[in-house]
Amino acid sequence: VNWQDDAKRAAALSAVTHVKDGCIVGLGSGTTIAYALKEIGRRIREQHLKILGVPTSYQALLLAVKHHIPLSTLDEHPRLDMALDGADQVDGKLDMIKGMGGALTREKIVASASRLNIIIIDETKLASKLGVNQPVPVEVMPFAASWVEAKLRKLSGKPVLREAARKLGPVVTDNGNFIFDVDFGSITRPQELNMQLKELPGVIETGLFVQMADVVYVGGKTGVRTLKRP
Ligand code: A5P
Repeated sequence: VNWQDDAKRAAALSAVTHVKDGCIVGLGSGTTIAYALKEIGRRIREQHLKILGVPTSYQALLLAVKHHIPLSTLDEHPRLDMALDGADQVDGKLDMIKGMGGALTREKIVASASRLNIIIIDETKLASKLGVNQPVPVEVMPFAASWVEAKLRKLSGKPVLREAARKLGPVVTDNGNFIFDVDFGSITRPQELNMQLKELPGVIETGLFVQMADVVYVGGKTGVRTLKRP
């Protein structure tokens, strides 16, 4: 186990202290959140907490089942107490790029439905500017893929269609769509870029999460710190 795994786990354990008896919790996706789901499962088992989880992906759903976290849906609970999730890059304002796990659309919906958004990362995810060495994942309806690709280039992006690892052809998301990983270089106005992308018909969602994180737990080599949105 390298320091990053220890850091992710330590940050996840701290973040899960927000989860109280009776909470309805959005369950994010990724390797970091996997530690949080295991810890929620432990607390349900040992402390008999009554928790309901709303998963953001098949990964989160299967992990929740594995850890015996009872599940619900946004249909039953359109308002969640909190969401726990990871991120791929976080800047000083706590704006984020998410979606390297391909779950960005459901993650953004669940985050929007949550009163409190708690993010868990290791310190390698911190950046002074979004977009530096980090593409923005953009989920696109397959029907529109080539058209959207051309538009992404017009917006000065360099889109790469995400390829599947153990299947031929592109990644197909939990929603049946494709993902372009778009290199925009350093992003000065993330909200503006997000709006420009979302105006394109066929774009389902972007990995730019602006003014959504309330608190970020950052695992580092020397311990866990918390950042709060200014
Ligand atoms: C999933 O689509 C992403 O938004 C994840 O939250 C992100 O990729 C974090 O994953 P790791 O914890 O595995 O880095």
